[in-house]
Amino acid sequence: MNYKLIDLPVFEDERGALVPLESMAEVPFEIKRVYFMYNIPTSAERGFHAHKNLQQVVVCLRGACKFILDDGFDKQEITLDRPNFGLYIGNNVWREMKDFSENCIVLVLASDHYFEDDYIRDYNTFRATLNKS
Ligand code: T46
Repeated sequence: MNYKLIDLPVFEDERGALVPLESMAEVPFEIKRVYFMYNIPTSAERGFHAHKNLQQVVVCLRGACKFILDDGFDKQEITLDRPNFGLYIGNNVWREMKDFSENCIVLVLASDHYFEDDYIRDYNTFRATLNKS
């Protein structure tokens, strides 16, 4: 499946912790967009789509949440529960997010600008796309 877990470097001393994220280093693409989610109800479920081309790295900056990744054949459940842990998600991976803790903050670094045309928001269409490739 087109994903990987990235242990991010932490520079920690008596002043606290710092985690750098650089294009083509910890993040394996040029970062063109950054967005974050907060005020997420613990019962929320987000995602339910795949991307045709977009690559992303997700970091849970505070709290915890779960990502369910699905390449149309296998599913993986990944818990993001520390701010020095990155989840790279490539294209053609269906993602769902759930089990958000209280006050969870999720940061996402993306390889491209926002294009609604890059989203596949219907699971059957996603499966059909895979059969063609
Ligand atoms: C993803 C997961 C992890 C924008 O206008 N610009 C943006 O850059 C983004 C990401 C969203 N939006 C608008 C589109 C919707 O009206 O924000 C609204 C909420 O977006 P969405 O329902 O797609 O949010 P999620 O949490 O389901 O999915 C998001 C990303 O869209 C998606 O690429 O992989 O987070």
